[in-house]
Amino acid sequence: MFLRKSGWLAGCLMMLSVPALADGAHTFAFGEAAPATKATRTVEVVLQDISFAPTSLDVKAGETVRFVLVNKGQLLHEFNLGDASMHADHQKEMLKMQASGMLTSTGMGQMDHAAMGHGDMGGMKHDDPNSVLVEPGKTAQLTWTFSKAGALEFACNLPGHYQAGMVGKLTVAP
Ligand SMILES: [Cu+2]
Repeated sequence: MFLRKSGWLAGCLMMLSVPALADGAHTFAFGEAAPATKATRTVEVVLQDISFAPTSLDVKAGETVRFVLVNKGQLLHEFNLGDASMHADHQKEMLKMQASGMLTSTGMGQMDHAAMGHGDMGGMKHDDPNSVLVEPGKTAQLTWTFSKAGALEFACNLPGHYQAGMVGKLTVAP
């Protein structure tokens, strides 16, 4: 009885952990999110007010990297993989999320469930597979398989942070 129940629970938890991979809403030319267990390398990045350490990252095409993101600042920060135009687009979304109270400068704001049910909040959710938000003092992870060589950026798109220098070069070697 106990064994059957815990097996069922484990199955549910596994299903909960992969929906971002299963939904085809986002696809990326430079790779895809992967489960942490597939990572061949772990890279720690410290998020501060307002910068990254290290300031640049080097990976190889075909590599699956688990990024461990440690926020040592007092502010909410993001770790987002993309190119400059993707970051510019995401900054507009973040601005909207902040304006709506979904995000504050230190954390994720209270969602208004009543408003969510009425459509105008529809689709406004920070669930991009190439991005993770890290609250002050917290650690988060993002695992990514880099499919091809290229020049990318890792960035924080919270309003003003990218412009203040919270962006680094991410070089994907062939
Ligand atoms: Cu930031």
